[in-house]
Amino acid sequence: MEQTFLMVKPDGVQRGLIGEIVSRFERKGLKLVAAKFMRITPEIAERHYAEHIGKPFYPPLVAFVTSSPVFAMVWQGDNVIGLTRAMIGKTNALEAAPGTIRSDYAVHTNFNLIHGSDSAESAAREIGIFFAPHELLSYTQTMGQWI
Ligand code: RTP
Ligand code: MG
Repeated sequence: MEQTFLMVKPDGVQRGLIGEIVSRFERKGLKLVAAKFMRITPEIAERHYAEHIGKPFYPPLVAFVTSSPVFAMVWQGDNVIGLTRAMIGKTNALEAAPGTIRSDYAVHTNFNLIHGSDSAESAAREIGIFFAPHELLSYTQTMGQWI
């Protein structure tokens, strides 16, 4: 069973889209195991986006994700990393498939509403940045037998 790190970025929080975005993952049947409404510090931003340090979009990216609170989450399910990346859509809203979150709500690459881990390694690393082990809750999801 996979886990992934998903985060509604400051634009999604400011636009009042937390509920809409979380609702999509709930309706898909995925299991929420952790959530936190928090402010990203520059130190957390640097760890989270370490792979992008040095790229031209890195300074504005850090300024953006630290500008306002985010809604950080861990979701669990079979193939949850690939499924949620597909539901989120491509980085650039112009290339995101219709019906994806970024296609439906985002306009710019820089303000694309949500982050999703892109691999099992990224998920483990990112979950460790944002959550302590005891914050990942273990419980029985009663609809799980149908999904
Ligand atoms: P994320 O990590 O936020 O889920 O997005 P992603 O995998 O689709 O995209 P990634 O390549 O990891 O880039 C991280 C974020 O940096 C901004 N970006 N801007 N101007 C650009 O060319 C550019 N490329 C990336 C986006 O906000 C992207 O989500
Ligand atoms: Mg990424």
